[in-house]
Amino acid sequence: MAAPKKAAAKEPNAETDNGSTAEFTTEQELKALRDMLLIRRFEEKAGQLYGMGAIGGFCHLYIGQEAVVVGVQMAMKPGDEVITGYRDHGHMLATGMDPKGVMAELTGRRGGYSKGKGGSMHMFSKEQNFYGGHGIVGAQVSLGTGLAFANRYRGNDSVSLTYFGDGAANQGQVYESFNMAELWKLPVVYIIENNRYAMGTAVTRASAQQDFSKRGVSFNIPGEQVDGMDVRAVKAAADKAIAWCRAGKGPYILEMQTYRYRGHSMSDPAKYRTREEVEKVRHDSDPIEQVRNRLLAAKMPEEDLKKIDAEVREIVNAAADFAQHDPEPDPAELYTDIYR
Ligand SMILES: Cc1ncc(C[n+]2csc(CCOP(=O)(O)OP(=O)(O)O)c2C)c(N)n1
Ligand SMILES: [Mg+2]
Repeated sequence: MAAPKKAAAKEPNAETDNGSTAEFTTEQELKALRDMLLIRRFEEKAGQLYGMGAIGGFCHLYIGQEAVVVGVQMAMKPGDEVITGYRDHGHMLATGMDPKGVMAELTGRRGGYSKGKGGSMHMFSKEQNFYGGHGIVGAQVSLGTGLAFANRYRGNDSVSLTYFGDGAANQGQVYESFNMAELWKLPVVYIIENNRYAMGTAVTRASAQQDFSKRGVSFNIPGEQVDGMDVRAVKAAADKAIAWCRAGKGPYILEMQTYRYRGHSMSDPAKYRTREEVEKVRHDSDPIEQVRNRLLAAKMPEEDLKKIDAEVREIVNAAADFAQHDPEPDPAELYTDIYR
């Protein structure tokens, strides 16, 4: 395996840096594998619990997109903030939020992050700097820009990682946010998770400009397209974008080219695409398989990788167990923690 590249100690330059796929050390590969597996197994379990009726309401799974949050998280430092939409379980786990608390929120139990009163789309963690969890498409983009404004105002060097989808990228408030972010040089990385669909509508049917890295051109915001299925490419691009923001150069756009294997939500039979299309992506570019294959090629024993999977499954099973046995919220909590 090639020696890890040292981070270049030079000023980031959006015009000349090409976001090459930096090699990972074995340690980084293993961390990426474990973190992506945690999200995959968690989401599989959430899907099962939903099928059993233990989870109700909306539930949007992140399966297939794991390399995006895991790669970006590897480039962040404590103090940086994350905000996203409703497909948010992976983002929460990547920030280090407790799988038990996330799963218990899905099942509406007391030990959930919102005491069982919020559900899938309404979870937050001040400790892990996770700001939700937003059901209104695009709403998190202006909020994420506000987080960046606060960082600028307070004079700290934290960066806001603001995630949204290809569909959300067509929302008006996104461009109002872009304008202010560049005008005031706010430290925000806009991460557009282009998973090719917005509910049942393909990007090709909904977007006039399908190169989302160019969506900031009229505001002078640099951007680039990233292979969002390769965790190394994600990490390298995030390193560059975050360095840009921390250096006070303003916002940066990363279009993560990714794919969701499941339907839009648990109630979507996904009839707008073929089974073959999904299978092809899974077969050719699954983010977890890519890391596994590289580790196996580097002579890592398969047993070691199986052990990691078993450990992750244990964590997820414990979370599911907790989420099914923890009591429901006390009815006396009905009117607490709400805006009146
Ligand atoms: C303002 C608003 N309009 C419409 C909806 C309904 N809606 C929920 S998700 C969604 C699609 C968004 O797709 P995308 O941004 O690509 O994210 P993805 O689901 O693919 O992660 C729509 C239209 C909504 N929740 N909010
Ligand atoms: Mg989408």
